[in-house]
Amino acid sequence: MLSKKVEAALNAQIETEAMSSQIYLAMASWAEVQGLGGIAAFLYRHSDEERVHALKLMKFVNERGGHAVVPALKQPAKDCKSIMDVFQTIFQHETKVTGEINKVVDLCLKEKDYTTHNFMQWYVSEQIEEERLARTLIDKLNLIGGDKGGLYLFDRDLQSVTGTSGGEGGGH
Ligand code: OFO
Repeated sequence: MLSKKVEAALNAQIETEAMSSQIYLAMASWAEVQGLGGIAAFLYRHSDEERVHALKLMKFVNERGGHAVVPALKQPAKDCKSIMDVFQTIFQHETKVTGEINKVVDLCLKEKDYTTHNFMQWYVSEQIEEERLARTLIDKLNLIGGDKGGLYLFDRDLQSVTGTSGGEGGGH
């Protein structure tokens, strides 16, 4: 059985993951409108992955005797300044999410809820991968600079880059 505090923290995390899904979805739509089909495909996939992160938490909360609440969400930014802006925003966002996950992990220890602590380890590993992926893509964009050919290849490559937890194998 979840304590009320842990249940509230997990519900807050459900909201964070659902909001992440919305943010990636808005960015995907922006990229698609810019004609960046590969980047858009990557972001659409990532949006789906974030929804799965939220769902996984919802199932866990309900299985452990809590009540997972579907949150109301704010509208994410409609436009992005540049492709670099997209990936920098993602990196900052994921760093923030990592901080929130660490707080949940911390609370689990304080509440001596080792089951939820164990469950949350999947999110801890996932965040390492998400931050790493965002950093790698920012490094690539820095290398490309203003080179149009480089951007073309970057967009093409992202068409097939799987996210961190989605697709077979994940881990990319
Ligand atoms: Fe759910 O990992 Fe990003 O936010």
